[in-house]
Amino acid sequence: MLYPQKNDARFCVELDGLWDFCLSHDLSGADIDPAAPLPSPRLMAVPGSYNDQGEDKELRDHYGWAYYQRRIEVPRMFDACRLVLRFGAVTHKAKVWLNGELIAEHKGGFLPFEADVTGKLRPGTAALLTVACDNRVDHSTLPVGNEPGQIAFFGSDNAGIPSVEHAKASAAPQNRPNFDFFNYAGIHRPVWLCALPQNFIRDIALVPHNDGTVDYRVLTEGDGAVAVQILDPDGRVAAQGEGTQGSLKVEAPRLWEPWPGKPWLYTARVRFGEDRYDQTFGFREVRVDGVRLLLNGKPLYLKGFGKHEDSAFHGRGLDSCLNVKDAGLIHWIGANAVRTSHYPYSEEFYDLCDREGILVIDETPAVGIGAGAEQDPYKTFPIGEHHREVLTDMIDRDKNHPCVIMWSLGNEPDLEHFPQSAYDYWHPLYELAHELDPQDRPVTLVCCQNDYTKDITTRTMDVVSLNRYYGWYNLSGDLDAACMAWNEELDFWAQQGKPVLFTEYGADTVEGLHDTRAGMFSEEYQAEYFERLNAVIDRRPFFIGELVWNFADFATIQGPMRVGGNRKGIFTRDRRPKLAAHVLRRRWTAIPNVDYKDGTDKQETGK
Ligand code: E8X
Repeated sequence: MLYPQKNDARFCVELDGLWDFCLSHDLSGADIDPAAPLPSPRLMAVPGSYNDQGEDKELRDHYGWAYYQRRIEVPRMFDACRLVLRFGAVTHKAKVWLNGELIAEHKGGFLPFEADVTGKLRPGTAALLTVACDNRVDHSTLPVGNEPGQIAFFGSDNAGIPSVEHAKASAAPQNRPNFDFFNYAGIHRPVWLCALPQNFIRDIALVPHNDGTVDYRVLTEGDGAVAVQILDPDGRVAAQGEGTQGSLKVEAPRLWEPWPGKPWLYTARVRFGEDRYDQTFGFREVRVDGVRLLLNGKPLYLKGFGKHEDSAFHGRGLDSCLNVKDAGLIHWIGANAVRTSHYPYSEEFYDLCDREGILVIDETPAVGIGAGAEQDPYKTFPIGEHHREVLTDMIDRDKNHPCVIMWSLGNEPDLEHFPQSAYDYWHPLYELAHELDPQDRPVTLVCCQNDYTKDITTRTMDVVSLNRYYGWYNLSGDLDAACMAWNEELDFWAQQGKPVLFTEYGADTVEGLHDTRAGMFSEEYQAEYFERLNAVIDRRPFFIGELVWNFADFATIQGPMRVGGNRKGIFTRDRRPKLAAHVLRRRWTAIPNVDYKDGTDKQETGK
């Protein structure tokens, strides 16, 4: 699905700003008539989560449908155009009405959807646009919520105490996220009204090769002929051709390299009849070679973070100021990579990473697939079809971004209690990702701390991605034991012949808490934690990266393990560095993007 674009053939209007808003108090939403003005509306900013844009608990903790509404008008000049309403993301489910007519429904809170409103939206007239969003999570959604009677992630539950059981039974229905981030909801990304020619370009897929060849495929609707020009970073025509698919050749292409290298961007300018679309791309190749992850033919070392789309007041809503700030901090600390934990981020984020030279592991919203040893989620959670849909839509949306170097199928599913069932669920998704991606990037699945000898799935991925918390959730506070246990596990991974990386490791840290003996939660402990564990991975030639958890403190559900949210940030939520930020900066500014390791064991070769 192409991102909205303004050029000599297309136009689009952002419908962001203040919308009317109200909460529904009926789990079916039947108490709100989408054809009429909302009853006693309040104002709500779009894009943005609604949860933190007020002071009432009801807004923060709402469960079910919420309604947004505004009037829109279309100028007469759009008379002959195809008109489309496009939503960057509405979390988690959406229904859209135009003058009371249902024009779109969508499940999944992190990917775009659109509705063709040609003929429904008459130029020169005003229309009433109503959007409902449902924030409920359960065993059929991604991310996964626990069902009534179960507890939330890190939730406290004193099962068996009669009065607790009675109180739980009488509690109002509520979300029980089986994931460790606040269940923000709302119209999270921009809403656009797009005007296109009737004969239009529907999709563009590009497969650049570092020899300058660019394979392309253009999908169109209606009549016309396709012409393609490749423009170099200076806007000069470097190649051109015709036809809905083919190969073009650029002489001596400038390669896309991560910062501080040059992330050179080229443009495929596609014309079809009256339509035109400019799709940026980069010449870069990423592939696995034995225990190495090669970028442009050289062994890459990943330094960076798991992040969240999370900020004060915006919640999970697009915050471009923060994204630009974070890109600067990523450069400041000497990092080169982020994982979009635990869901696809905004299209604007990937565009920023393309232009800033920040590598991205792109992750589906498949988090929370597990319910402990009692229940096989792969037999009881009805999420398989939706998972295939979101994987398909994510790859379709992000396939041309040079910053995306790997797909993550999900985060921390249960892989050890029902190992064969897990493999039977995840392996087809692994194969689907490879089929769907024209650039055939490596595919991974992020593994939770588990009994890695029982887990038969993680080792089958192209790259082994490990979340490990030795010294925090287990062997808490004992970094000697933590390093011993971590070393023993690495002996196992040394036998698997795959590149391995940390996709999470970290320690909750309350900024300003200091301790001469580096006790847990102190800034000193977080710093020492990374120093000690990094010394262990430096001795492993197959270990190709360290993505720290987390870039910044972030909001979570309430619980006895969360002090105003998850505090594993290297930066506070308002982006002030903790002591560990300076420790990592000293380390990462001294580690190059490539050739830090070449896959051979220096100790063995005596280098
Ligand atoms: C944590 C992280 C959480 O924020 C992230 O979304 C997924 C968790 C650690 C592993 N990984 O809790 O800070 C949790 C292990 C449970 C024992």
